[in-house]
Amino acid sequence: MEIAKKIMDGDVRTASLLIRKLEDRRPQAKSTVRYLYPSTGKAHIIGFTGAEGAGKSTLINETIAELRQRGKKIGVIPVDTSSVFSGGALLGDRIRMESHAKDPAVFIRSMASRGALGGFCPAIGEAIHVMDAMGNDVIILETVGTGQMGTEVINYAHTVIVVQVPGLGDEIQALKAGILEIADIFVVNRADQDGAGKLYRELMYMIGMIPHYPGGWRPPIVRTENPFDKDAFRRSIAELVDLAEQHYQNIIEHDLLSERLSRRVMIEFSDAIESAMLKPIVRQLMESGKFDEFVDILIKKESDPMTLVEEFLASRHR
Ligand SMILES: Nc1nc2c(ncn2[C@@H]2O[C@H](COP(=O)(O)OP(=O)(O)O)[C@@H](O)[C@H]2O)c(=O)[nH]1
Ligand SMILES: [Mg+2]
Repeated sequence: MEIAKKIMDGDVRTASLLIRKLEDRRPQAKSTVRYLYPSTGKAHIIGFTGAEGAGKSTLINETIAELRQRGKKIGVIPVDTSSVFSGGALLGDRIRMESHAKDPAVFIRSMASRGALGGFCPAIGEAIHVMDAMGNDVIILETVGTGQMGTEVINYAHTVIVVQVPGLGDEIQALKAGILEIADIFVVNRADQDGAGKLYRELMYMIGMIPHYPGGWRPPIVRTENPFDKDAFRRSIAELVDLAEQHYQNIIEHDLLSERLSRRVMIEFSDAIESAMLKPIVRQLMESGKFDEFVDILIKKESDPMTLVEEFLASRHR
């Protein structure tokens, strides 16, 4: 498989093209991923999650610089939860990560969190495989940590970094999204601002409430400095990267990697089942003209989607 080979040699152009085809759900692109699959599983996947404007892209930009210093090859996927088609959008993220745009060892590709038909975009998982097979040492995911999408994307990460900032309401933002359970490392960003100390103490308290952590890993909190104070910012990011590497070692040593991966594999497997089962049904609906008929019924509120589907499935088996 020519395309797969090029990707395993680290060809960025071929990889970009394949990812675009995966977004379009081209069957051929999906079968290329089959060839890549055996070469995956080597990269350390780090997820950054937190509220919009919490400073994730700024932190990631500096994290990339730190990882480059350590000789790593990096893939970055900023996940856009706001639109269906990213079309390589996320202008702000682009600008903030621009310093790495020309570095051949950094591959940045933004993606929309929702697929064309709604629901979690399966191409994200596949794009991670592509970046992994390319030989990237680290793959960074950026996602807005609210709603189901944010948490679903994070199932792909080995190390989850939850970014918190002071001043976004009194209660800790993590609680709202139920994100505390998935955090491996906390970042209190904008440590220069009012309320950062309070936020830090609240997090410490909450982390302390949980008596046992898998592998004995108690999520540490990194206070990241103001990015405009370059040296201090760099030092706090070096600390963050050290911790991320330690966390990865910890889950490997305690054999927790497979547990993490099982969530991801489950998603991929159910996605495969879904698309395999769905395809013939959708085709039948389209070809018989029933699809339009059903849409009409739904608009007139003469039935509801679940009932229609169940009736249709029952009629198929008759
Ligand atoms: N004062 C201050 N501003 C920051 C800090 N980190 C990021 N910013 C600014 O906050 C804005 C949003 O940052 P961004 O990294 O895009 O956040 P994201 O939405 O979480 O990716 C940008 O204008 C940054 O320059 C910080 O630690 N202190
Ligand atoms: Mg961002």
